[in-house]
Amino acid sequence: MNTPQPVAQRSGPPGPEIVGPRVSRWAAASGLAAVGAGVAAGELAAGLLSPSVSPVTAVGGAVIDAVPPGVKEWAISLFGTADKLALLTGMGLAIAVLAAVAGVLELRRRFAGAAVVAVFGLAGLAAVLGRPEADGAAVPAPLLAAAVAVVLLRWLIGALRDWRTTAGETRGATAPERALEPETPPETLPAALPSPDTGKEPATRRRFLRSFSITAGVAALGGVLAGTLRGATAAVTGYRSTLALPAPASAAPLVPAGADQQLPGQGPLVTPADDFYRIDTALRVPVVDPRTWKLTVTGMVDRPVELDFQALLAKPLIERHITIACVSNEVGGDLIGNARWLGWPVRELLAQAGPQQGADMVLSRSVDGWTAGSPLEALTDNRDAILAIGMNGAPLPLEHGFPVRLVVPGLYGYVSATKWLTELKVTRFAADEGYWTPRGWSERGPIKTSSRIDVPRAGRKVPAGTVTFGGVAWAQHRGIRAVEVRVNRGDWKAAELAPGISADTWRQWRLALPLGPGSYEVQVRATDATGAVQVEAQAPVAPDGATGYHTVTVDVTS
Ligand SMILES: Nc1nc2c(c(=O)[nH]1)N[C@H]1C(S)=C(S)[C@@H](COP(=O)(O)O)O[C@H]1N2
Ligand SMILES: [Mo]
Repeated sequence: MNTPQPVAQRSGPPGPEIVGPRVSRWAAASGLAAVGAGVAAGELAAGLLSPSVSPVTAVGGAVIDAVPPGVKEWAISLFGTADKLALLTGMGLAIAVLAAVAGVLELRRRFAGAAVVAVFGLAGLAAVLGRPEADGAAVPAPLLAAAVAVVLLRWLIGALRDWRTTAGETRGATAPERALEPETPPETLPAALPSPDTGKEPATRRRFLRSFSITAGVAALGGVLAGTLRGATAAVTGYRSTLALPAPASAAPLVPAGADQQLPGQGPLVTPADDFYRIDTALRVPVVDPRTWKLTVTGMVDRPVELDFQALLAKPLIERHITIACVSNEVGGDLIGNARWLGWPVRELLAQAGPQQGADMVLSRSVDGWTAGSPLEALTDNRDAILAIGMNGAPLPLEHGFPVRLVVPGLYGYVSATKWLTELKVTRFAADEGYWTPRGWSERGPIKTSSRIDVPRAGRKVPAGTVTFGGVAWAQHRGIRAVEVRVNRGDWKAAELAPGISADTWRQWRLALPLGPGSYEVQVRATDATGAVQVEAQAPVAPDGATGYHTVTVDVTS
């Protein structure tokens, strides 16, 4: 194929687009570089935004889920414990072939290769969304990967085309292929063929080669960065998956029968970690290695304390159901969840340190610098404020603060629930403030007595007859005494309260009402165990939590 061909005649622009082996090879290489840079960008974005769901691992997971059990067993018997590596290698080869084909297609026909890349990008997005751990943070990575690959592919192939065209203009239809050879035979050098276009070809050639080097460099650098990030994450997720949580010295009180009334359409009493709301300022989920993690107690204490993860595991742990809520939760909103937390009471640690006279606040700090200011009293009184390592029987998910977070009954998350915890500074409200306080949120954030209607869903049509309303009510650490419902602003009717787990958790309620056809406005309100009734006046979430009655419209049909 290196046989020199006579430069006999010119085809003249815009001659037939003959795709010779050389130019095809450069097109395939362009596809590899562009897709490589795209995949690297996507993996990097995933490493920062959602470490547990990267596009490549998601596609791998989808492949594993899709293959029949027989094939799976065969693969395991063939590759043994290297089956994951074999899968990744196979995927790498498949992506490489696809990338090369996309490059060649794009050269033959504008947008053809880009379309192939885009389709596979969407397939990657589908795989990501199909993962149980996926949330909104997992969406940008596959889209970014596809966008980067498409843009770079179009750019490179455009430059390759320019080079081919100028080479063709200069030296005839067969020249481009030879022109693409690094070592062009002397007799075909442009200098041997004086023409007005002589200067053109080296310029387009240089431009393509420069674009190609930049793309390949981006792919390589991005690949190395993504790989490093991924390695660090894998080390921590690996540790997490093999971590056996100790049994609690004090187990969670049994959930009373009927506490989860299981009304159709209502969420469960204990929120699965995958469905638990997530709120934080972390653009990149901190990946904290428990083997190097430590917690320090500093500030106004008699004895500064340092605690590592092994020491924490060895403490007498308690396990408790605690409902946590976000101050940004609107009336009727879902920024609230109830989990079974395992950990060591914060008061035990603070007792070791010995808070000094005059201290009234604990500023808890995350590894990423975020802080919460909690009243010292809430962390030292007899409530179960916990240095949590477990959530619903498993180690904390990375997104929920692995390896250690704070959970404090009765306080909104922004003043208490520090994830990726690393420091407790005993201080004074007059001397320090948590992250959100200078940003328009109150220095103190006790949770307000609240209630929500979950079923029937707002705006739903239901058949006439007995309509069962149901929902949750919460007033953490005070407890719920009563829930009432009213229709069209009529008299309040007492709802039936399901048994509660503790004063620190939400409580489910229900009320069956006979309703004929029509449209109804239904409202709910709770009374806490101190006798205080939920506030009716509407207030926005800032600065210290929303108030008002959750109000839904229900259409009853005949
Ligand atoms: N490190 C860190 N911890 C944090 C936050 C944060 O931004 N950074 N947000 C807090 C807020 S406002 C809430 S409501 C809870 C939410 O906890 P979750 O994401 O586990 O539901 O975490 C708290 N802990
Ligand atoms: Mo929050």
